Amino acid sequence: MRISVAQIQEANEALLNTHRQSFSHLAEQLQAEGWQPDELIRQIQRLQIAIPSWALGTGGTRFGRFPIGGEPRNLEEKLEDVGLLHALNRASGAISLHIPWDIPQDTAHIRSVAAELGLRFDAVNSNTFQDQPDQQHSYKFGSLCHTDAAVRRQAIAHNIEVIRYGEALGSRCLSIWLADGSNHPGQRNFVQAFENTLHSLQEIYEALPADWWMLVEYKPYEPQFYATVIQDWGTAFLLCQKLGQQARVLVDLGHHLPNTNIEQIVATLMMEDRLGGFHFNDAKYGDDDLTVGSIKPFQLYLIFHELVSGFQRQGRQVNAIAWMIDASHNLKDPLEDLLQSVEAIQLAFAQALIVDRKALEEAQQQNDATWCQELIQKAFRTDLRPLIAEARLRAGGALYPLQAYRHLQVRQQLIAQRGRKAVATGL
Ligand SMILES: [Mn+2]
Repeated sequence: MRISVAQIQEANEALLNTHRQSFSHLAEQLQAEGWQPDELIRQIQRLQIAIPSWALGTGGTRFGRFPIGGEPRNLEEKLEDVGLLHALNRASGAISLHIPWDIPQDTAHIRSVAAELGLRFDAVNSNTFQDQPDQQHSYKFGSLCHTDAAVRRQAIAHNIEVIRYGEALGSRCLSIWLADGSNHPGQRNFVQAFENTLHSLQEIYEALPADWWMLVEYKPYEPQFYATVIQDWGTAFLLCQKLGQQARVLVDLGHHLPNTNIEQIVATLMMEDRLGGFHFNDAKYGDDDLTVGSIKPFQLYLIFHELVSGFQRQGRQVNAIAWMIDASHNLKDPLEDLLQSVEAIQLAFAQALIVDRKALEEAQQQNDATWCQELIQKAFRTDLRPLIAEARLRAGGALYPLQAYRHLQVRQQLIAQRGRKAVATGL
């Protein structure tokens, strides 16, 4: 299924007058504060969020899964789904694949389908947290950290194979998340596990093309509940330092213990030029994989404040790192959830763009805590939704993607085409 320009225009029709009014009001207000709406819009349009191929179907919990119907049955249909999102919001122009769930059989064909939909391939993800039916050694007791060199060799070879797939698709980074760890005190030698992991990563690093990044993701617990080998940003950072300049830390918002100051981690990683990418989601208790911005929108904004400050300090564009969503949708239509998630990211980014950083720096130097808070909260409390809508409109997207999605009855059509029982490959 494809959404045409005419369909989007038709969906926009009824909203256009109200939008024009609210946008012109906002634009005036922003101009009065010294911002250029056109420039803000260009920056918003540049931010493209990669959709993970594993988030297009319904997720589940260990208790059950309730498929929604019409889920993509293969890689081509996954691309098609991301194409639908991108047609609506013009901000989801990339897909992040997971190997072996999405092995491209015919790379040239897959590349041309993606190009036709205006999509590029973001990070490719390896998987050594499950056993595949045809694999020789089990990852039950770890992969890159394993005590047995034969298991480590198998996991290294898999990661190199993922790089090769990524090269064939035009991807530029390999993303590694390890489930390696232990469930019981004393089960594993921490130092040996770290060293094995480092040496395995070094071999994978050697196989990286010169213009690639290796993204190293951390997570405090789950599926191992006593110790995880790469448990926090410090461990990931240490590995990256030992590996080389192409290794960078990937921050998954759900991979922190409650109340961790993630924005401070982001600032430190940017200071050291080791921030590689993001997995956006939101969380109430643990790695909940909830809709981005649905629980802690203020934290998301504070993270973007550090990101924008860091990019401005370094004179870089926002597309300098990998922006991805990592979520799991148990109740909602996954495509609707992804539209909401992308919009939440765009809003937090736009709010961070209108922080008066010069005034903030002065207030910080004066230790004027009250005024610092005023400046930070002023941007957060400005309703920039008309600005995001205008950015979409100018790029040919829908003024209100979620409403257009429902109006065009996308899910009903996908169910009609693919069947009520179609279930996406993945977890
Ligand atoms: Mn993740």
